[in-house]
Amino acid sequence: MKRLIAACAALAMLGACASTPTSAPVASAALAMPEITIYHLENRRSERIVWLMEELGLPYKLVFTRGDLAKSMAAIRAVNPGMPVAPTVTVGNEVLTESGAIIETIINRYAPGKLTPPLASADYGQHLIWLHHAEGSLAGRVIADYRVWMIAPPKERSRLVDSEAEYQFAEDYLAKHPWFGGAEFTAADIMMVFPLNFGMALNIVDKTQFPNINAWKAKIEQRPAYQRMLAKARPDGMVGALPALPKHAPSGPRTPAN
Ligand SMILES: N[C@@H](CCC(=O)N[C@@H](CS)C(=O)NCC(=O)O)C(=O)O
Repeated sequence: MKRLIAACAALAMLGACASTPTSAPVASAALAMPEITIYHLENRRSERIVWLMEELGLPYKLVFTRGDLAKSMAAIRAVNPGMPVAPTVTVGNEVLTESGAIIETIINRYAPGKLTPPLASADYGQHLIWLHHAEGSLAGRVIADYRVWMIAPPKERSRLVDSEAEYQFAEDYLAKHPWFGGAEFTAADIMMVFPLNFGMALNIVDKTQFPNINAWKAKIEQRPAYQRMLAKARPDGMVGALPALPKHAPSGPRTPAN
């Protein structure tokens, strides 16, 4: 029996013992929140954190210089010289980067369980996939296509998973689910907006091909918290928008790379 208990304790440390909780990514009660400051660049990924705080109804300080990306970036550089990117967020004395990590930190500490499906639901895993997919896969591929095709307009599609394949993956998911969070709007939806807007606005994909994504975007734009984010974080509309691609790769079936 003693041996069983010891084995169970060892397994529990790895999250594998059935008699103990297998995973506890959220605190059961909200922690006291120190001052949160969002260092922002207009029309960039830091909008995600402003929008998150508006959805959660939590207070925050927003730092940027209206219409001046260089000055806004100087403020970011001052607090985060090693990795000056937006969002940079200070939580008390901590300096945080990576929008997904910032969102998970804020929710798990200060709004446990909010904008997150129940842990035991089938939506939970899907929600986490999209929350990470947004930067881990989608943004990287969309931006890679943009950079390459700005230099050399494409004659054919990449044999690797490219931006169009990424959009189709998201389109197919939204055919069966109202939100990237599954049945309900979650933080995964907050993460997905930036890269999906980027690809459509800059002609990296043909936006008319993705009706489900367009319908989801229209629902997002109706959300009061999204509108409050726009009023506070993008008061002058698009600032420093990048030029759209003159041409994206022709659509059609891709030859598998291997
Ligand atoms: N994966 C990071 C990306 C951060 C990032 O690259 N942000 C852009 C703005 S959207 C930036 O600050 N770029 C500045 C630069 O590359 O010099 C995140 O999700 O926070």
